[in-house]
Amino acid sequence: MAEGAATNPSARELAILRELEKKVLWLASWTIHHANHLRENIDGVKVGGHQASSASLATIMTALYFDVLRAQDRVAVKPHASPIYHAIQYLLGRQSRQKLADFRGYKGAQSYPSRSKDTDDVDFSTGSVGLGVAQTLFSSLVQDYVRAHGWGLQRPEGRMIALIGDAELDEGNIFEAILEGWKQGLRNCWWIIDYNRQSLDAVIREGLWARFEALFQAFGWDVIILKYGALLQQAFREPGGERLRQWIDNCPNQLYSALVFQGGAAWRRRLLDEIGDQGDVTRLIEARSDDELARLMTNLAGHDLPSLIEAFGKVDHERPICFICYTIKGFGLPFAGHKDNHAGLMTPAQAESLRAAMNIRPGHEWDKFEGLEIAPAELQRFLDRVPFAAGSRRHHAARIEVSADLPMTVQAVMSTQTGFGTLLNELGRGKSAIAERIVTASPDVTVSTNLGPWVNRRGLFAREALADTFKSERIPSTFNWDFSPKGQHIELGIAEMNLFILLSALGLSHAINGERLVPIGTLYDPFIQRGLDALNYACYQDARFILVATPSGITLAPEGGAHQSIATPLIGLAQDGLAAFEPAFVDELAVILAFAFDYIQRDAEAEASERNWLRDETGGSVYLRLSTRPIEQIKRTMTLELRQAIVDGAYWQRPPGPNCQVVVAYAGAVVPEAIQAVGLMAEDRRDVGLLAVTSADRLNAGWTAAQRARERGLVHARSHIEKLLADVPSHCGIVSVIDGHPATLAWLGAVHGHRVRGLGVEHFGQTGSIPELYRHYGIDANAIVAAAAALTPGRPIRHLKALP
Ligand SMILES: Cc1ncc(C[n+]2csc(CCOP(=O)(O)OP(=O)(O)O)c2C)c(N)n1
Ligand SMILES: [Mg+2]
Repeated sequence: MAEGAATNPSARELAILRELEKKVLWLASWTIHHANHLRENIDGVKVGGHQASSASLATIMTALYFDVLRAQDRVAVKPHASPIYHAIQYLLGRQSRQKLADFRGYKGAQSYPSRSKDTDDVDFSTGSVGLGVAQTLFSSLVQDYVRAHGWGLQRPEGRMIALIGDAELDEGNIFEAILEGWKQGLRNCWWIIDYNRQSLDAVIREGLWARFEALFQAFGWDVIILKYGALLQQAFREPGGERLRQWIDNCPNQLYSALVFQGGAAWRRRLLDEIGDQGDVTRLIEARSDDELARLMTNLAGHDLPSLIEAFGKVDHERPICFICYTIKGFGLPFAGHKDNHAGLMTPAQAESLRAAMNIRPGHEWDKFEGLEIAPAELQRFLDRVPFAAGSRRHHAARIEVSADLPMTVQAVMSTQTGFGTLLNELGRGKSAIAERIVTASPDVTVSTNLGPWVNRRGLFAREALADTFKSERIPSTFNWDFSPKGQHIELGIAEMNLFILLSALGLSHAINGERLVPIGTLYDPFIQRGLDALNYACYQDARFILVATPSGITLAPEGGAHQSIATPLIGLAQDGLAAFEPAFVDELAVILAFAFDYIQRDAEAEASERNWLRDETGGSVYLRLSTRPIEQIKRTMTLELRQAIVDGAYWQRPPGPNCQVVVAYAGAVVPEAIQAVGLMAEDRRDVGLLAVTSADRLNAGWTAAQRARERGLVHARSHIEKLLADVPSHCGIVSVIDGHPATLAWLGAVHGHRVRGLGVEHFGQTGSIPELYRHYGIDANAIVAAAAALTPGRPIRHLKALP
């Protein structure tokens, strides 16, 4: 089991924890109230803040952060409990008062906990519900991967913990993750469900807990249901108590919530109406005042510190655990239990009465110990010793040296996908430091994305070795499917969401485990869209990985529309944190991959560099859009200059002459058509230029940044694409072509005001051969020539055939 398990707190410590629980609820509530009512409201937009959702987790998070957790544990907090998280960090001295006061404001604490934007040690970002949950599961697997390879063993093993809203479990990616976790032998993972029986809109279905229980148990998880607090348990032991328990167990969620909202008198009326004629239970009810009755009936385990601490502290194994904790949404606040409370905010009058109840003097709202009964010095002493906050929790790992030259033999005709397989095969054969840290992953498309040769050399990862029976039975097979703890490929089921969340976890290993990994994930390009939110999530929390999407576009001709991607180049262009490349030739791919190995390890704070106006020092993740189309390779020497241009995003394959009338700008697998079109036009248009675009994304980003720099006074700022197009005469037209959406390159005309015609694919593909489909969608040589003829004045281009 994870080291450093909790011991039960003493009575005094429990008293302190109770004070802290109160303080956390107050600070979170005040933070939200302040953001909504007291900060100058600039634009009339309601700030919000999830007061009720936060209150629901106040007790559980107090128990965890101030008692149960250890520094090595990592937590994904339900997005709408952000104020509670920040309040806890404030008490631990890791969040500033200013940022709390500016919650949801410019440079203030973030609305949803953010690894990259918050400064108070958020382990995992959350926001899009479900993703942070799965992130904890994959982070457990990554921890196992790192340790199985003999790294980071000097550090204690941590538990990966998710605090989950009950409605959050509607998200399908959670179930995909549970299945994958079962396959991979998940350990050290706790999921704590905030079972408040409310979602955003309303009260959830009856009996959901029983589905959760069966489901988690089916996948090998322990399920611990924490339903009643100590007060209720005590009442159940009184005469009539059993009858009360039955009533609660049978009470519909909606009615329970309504009674919570209505309070003690309503509880009394309803209980006496329904079970009050049975002697003992009447006495049990009547022995309590309205307030006491309300306290009793809302004493669910999720708001009972001792029950929570005991349950969490008792765990003495590493099996995954799902805790179902009964809670009340808005507990301790005026709108507790109301079905409309998701966006509920306290009125100024309600905030005043909460202030009075908490003994907070006006002007002392942010004071850490204001209104508490225990002396500040004792509370501070306790906080100083909180195990979770002991030591630094964000690790660093040294950068691994990368050679700029990745060895490989380029064949005369080759696709970029084959090139990728060959490059990895060569890396797998060698003993470089980078190869040791590469971990590949693929959602059941390892072989078809050309990772097979690498996997043959490096093996599949599993904590328990598992031999390939085909091999032991001597049945010939191209692929060696041996699993071992030293393997370097993680084979996933088909769910693409899981691939991206695994990449997110692998790509944070340097910070979480202090051990650098170089993750490479492969999948089919169109299925990026299947996992797009998870990809965005991984980028948002600055995980570092290389995504190799192969094959792509209608170039994958016989596969038809269901497997051909159109929009992915635009995703590459627009996705923050992801540098997208679409090389045409394998030597370009080799340069880009070597760059990527280095780029994903960079983490300096940096302004845009004046060379290419990209923020290259900050690094990021990389997306390679590759193709299965065999392309005749060019024999050339890779000069330093060419290498740099490939990385910056474009180079002249044929520079335009001084009288140039047309430039063809291409990206990726359509290069033969672009070259052919230039040849066909040569006699009728002068000095035609051929621009090879390796990264529309980086070209575009550099151009935007340079413009911004000029607008701010740096008059000499010039981006790579501005320099490349500087000498192209203004009357010249640009025909751009890509096997993807034409908007990817169509902006090139705006750089220096050239007219542009963007060719590409806009409509779902179909089956056929490459020539048939290129002709149909208008990205063949003839379509390029036709576009050039229409764009530029001059005599008819004689090789142009009539278009269908
Ligand atoms: C993917 C996604 N869809 C929708 C939302 C909007 N949203 C935020 S919270 C929420 C309901 C949450 O209910 P639950 O998980 O039970 O948490 P509670 O508010 O009860 O604490 C929804 C729909 C979101 N954040 N992410
Ligand atoms: Mg809920």
